[in-house]
Amino acid sequence: MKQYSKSIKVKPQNTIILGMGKTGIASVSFLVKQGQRVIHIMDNRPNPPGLKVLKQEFPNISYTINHFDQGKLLQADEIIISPGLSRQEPVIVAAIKQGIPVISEIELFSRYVNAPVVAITGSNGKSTVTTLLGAMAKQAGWKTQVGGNLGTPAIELICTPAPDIYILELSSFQLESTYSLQTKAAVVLNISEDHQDRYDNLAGYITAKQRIFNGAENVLLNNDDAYVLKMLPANQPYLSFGINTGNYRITKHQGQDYLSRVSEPNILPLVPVKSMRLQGQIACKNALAALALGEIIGLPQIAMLETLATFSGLAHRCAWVANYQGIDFFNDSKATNVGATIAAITNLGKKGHIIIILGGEAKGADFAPLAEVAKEYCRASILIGKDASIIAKTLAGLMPLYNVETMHQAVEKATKIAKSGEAVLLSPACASFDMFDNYEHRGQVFEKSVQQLIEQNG
Ligand code: UMA
Ligand code: ADP
Repeated sequence: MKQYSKSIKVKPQNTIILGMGKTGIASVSFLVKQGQRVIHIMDNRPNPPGLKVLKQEFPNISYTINHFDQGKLLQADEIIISPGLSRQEPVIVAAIKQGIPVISEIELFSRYVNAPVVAITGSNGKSTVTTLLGAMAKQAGWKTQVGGNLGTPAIELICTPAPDIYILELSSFQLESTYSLQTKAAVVLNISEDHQDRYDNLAGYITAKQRIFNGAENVLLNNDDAYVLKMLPANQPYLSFGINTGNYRITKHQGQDYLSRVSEPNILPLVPVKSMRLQGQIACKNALAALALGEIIGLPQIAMLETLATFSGLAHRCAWVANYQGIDFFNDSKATNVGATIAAITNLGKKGHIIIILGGEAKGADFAPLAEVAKEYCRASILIGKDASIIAKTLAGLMPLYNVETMHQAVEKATKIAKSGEAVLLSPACASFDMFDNYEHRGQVFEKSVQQLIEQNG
């Protein structure tokens, strides 16, 4: 049995933290509690979100805002870098060149972790699978800590007495600077192009994600994803999931589709797909992944199946909002990349009957794969945001396109065009920051606009 204990070899004397967001403040707070010396925190934004808390709760810690002080940074003997900052920042390049370790808050977590960890990454479905597995573990009565990229910084989850399990969603940004995380189970759910404004190419993004398998006791692979299949470390035992292949897959049993455990030639049907609260292919993929991870960590099957019957998904992920005059409205604001939007469109399955709202910050994405799917499923597109013209170029000639300025106008236009039996889907394939605080804000504005239109029109 692996011993989970503090594994710090050398305590750095002078730690500098980069970024005053959630990660930076959580790292300061944790290190201060540990009695470790934080000499400085920096953020190059004029008014970073954590500044107020820093001043109130840690008045003795010096800070720099509005720029990075390279001279100061080079005095550190360790730097904790927030995920929103690239390792290509010139000051960080200078620090690395000088031999100063630059680590993520996840690396810090891995030094103090005191229980088994499940680590979940992928381009899409991370938050859903992390939350679902967390719900399964809680249903089984396990003391469970859930967080990471999902929202609560991992370092904030560390607690004594130790929980039974830590379940972490990890982003490529976090994995880039993580070196010694040991996990009971690790998965890359899927790969589709994202964050191409941060990486030189898709290979760079994949390399960052693949780091999740370093130090994994058990690996879970997506049998339907060619990129993921190539990531398997040599001689590594693994489980797999997929729609029609893999250890967890869908099989027919007594005329019905079942989520099943397959260990060739044995097939064990676990639960009818129909009995899950969430329906559709996305829900099945995420359920199969969670079941496989649950098996690896030893969750009782009954608790997992009970959870699938009640788990209603997360807000802003293909969430049904309303039916108005026979038109269904769906909020998939969390679809911030092309892969997520393609999944949402095909998940709805209404060929030729979707009015889609797209646009925002494209992050350097290639929209050609979206065009392929959209021309089959979408009858019209409403375009919003900074990079609407990039999407317009790719979709030109495939369907009617309408440019609008606000989300309210987008909903208004979509409602005018849509016919009974059709769906209006907000699944922007872009980040939201050009028009909104974040994807939640974008989804809320969408839902509010839908409700207002319904009220106005009776
Ligand atoms: N920033 C600066 N200058 C700085 C520091 C940050 O301009 O000095 C900018 C970043 O470029 C970024 C923003 O500030 O746009 C926030 O960056 P941050 O690293 O301070 O973010 P945190 O508040 O610490 O939140 C981070 C994750 N954010 C990012 O990776 C951008 C959160 O994931 C995560 O929930 C949180 O840590 C706890 O682990 C959010 C996210 O968008 C949801 N993640 C990306 C995604 O899911 O696609 C990876
Ligand atoms: P992430 O945390 O990776 O962004 P989420 O669970 O928040 O993933 O889902 C984000 C979006 O990705 C959803 O809005 C949905 O459109 C899509 N999605 C969810 N699960 C999957 C999946 N398994 N495969 C492909 N797309 C998915």
